[in-house]
Amino acid sequence: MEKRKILVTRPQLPPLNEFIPLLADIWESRWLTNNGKYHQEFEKALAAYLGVPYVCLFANGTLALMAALQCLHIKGEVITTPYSFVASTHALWWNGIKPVFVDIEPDFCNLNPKQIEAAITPETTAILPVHVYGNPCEVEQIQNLADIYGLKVIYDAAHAFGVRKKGSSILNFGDLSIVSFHATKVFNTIEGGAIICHDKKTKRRIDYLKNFGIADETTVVAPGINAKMNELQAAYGLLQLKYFDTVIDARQHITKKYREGLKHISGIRFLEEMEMVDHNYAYFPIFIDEMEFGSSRDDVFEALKTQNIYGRRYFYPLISEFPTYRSLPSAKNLDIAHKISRQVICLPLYPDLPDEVVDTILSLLDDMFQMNSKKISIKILRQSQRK
Ligand code: T4K
Repeated sequence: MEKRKILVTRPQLPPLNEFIPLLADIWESRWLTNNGKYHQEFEKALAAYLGVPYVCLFANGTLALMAALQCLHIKGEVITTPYSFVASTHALWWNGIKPVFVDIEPDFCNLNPKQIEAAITPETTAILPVHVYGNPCEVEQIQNLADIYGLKVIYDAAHAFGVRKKGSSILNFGDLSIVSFHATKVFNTIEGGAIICHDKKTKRRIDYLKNFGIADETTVVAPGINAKMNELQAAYGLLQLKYFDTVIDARQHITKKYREGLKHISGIRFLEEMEMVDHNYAYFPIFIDEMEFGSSRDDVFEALKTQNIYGRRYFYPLISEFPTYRSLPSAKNLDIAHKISRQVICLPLYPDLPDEVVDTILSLLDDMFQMNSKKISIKILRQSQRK
């Protein structure tokens, strides 16, 4: 039998026997979408679980992001990060907004708040930061700048489901936050997403926007879109929520194992815990310094493949390097993001990833490190003998 490929992630599914009665109920009711009972129940359950005021469910995170920009009438220029999944910037483009890229900070790979001010012009209307890998941005500094310049803040929190800072959901920051429930995320509804908002009126407007702008049978209040989550996904999501805490525990266990195994390898950096943050352990990126480690990121990527292990270079290339965006003036001088995107590999991380696979990955990296160290020592010895 062919050995199963180890991919960067493997979706977590709820127990099938618990899902079947919910499917039977949906079959019986013939209510499949458009704000059905599971949709309503799931929104309430999510708000309670996350500790946020209002949740508006969506068909996916990208449509949620596009609708969030519509909801706040964002136009002109928006400051954002080049170090993210393309959807962050595509949502701006689809709204006719000009993305303005600002470099990231090296510690957690989030938008550098110190460089935002220099990028503000009279056309700037908002900031769109991303909590990359689920690690919170400098939310206070970003809000402070937004307040001074009268800008809106929309967080792309696609990776940050369940993350808390000082005990409060990270989704409570900014004017709006969006999350993704895609199959590859810590919490999935197969496809899916949500906007988190602070008040009832905003929720009502978002709910119109995701349903063609329909307010009632004869009233259309905005050029909305169809971005609704269906009943099957909402029921599935309700079950997923029951198991989410155990998912986080399992992810934390793997993260600790990786950190422990990598800490003695020079040339490989990984992200540490942040102070006063409850993490969701969404990704485990490592950053390879070729000079120090002796092999490049791509050497490691290929070496893993020989063991049937498939990491992912999230996020390489940068969004600002893709054809749609590379001619923008702000696509230049993004030195930190450029460097990090060439060093990164996300290692496999999902709740049922066997410990033995983590051990295989760690010993492969350790072997490469030992071999490179020997080569470097021989090179130094030869150089000194030649002198
Ligand atoms: N903002 C940010 C910051 C995001 O990261 C994303 C999505 C969004 C916005 C937009 O949210 P959504 O509209 O997607 O809700 C994946 C996901 O498709 C994407 O949702 C995610 N970010 C991005 C970071 O990763 P790809 O192109 O890497 O997907 P793919 O198909 O190569 O899958 C990744 C790995 O997962 C593969 O090794 C295969 C494995 N996999 C995938 C699926 C779909 C499975 O084992 N089972 C599966 O069902 O983008």
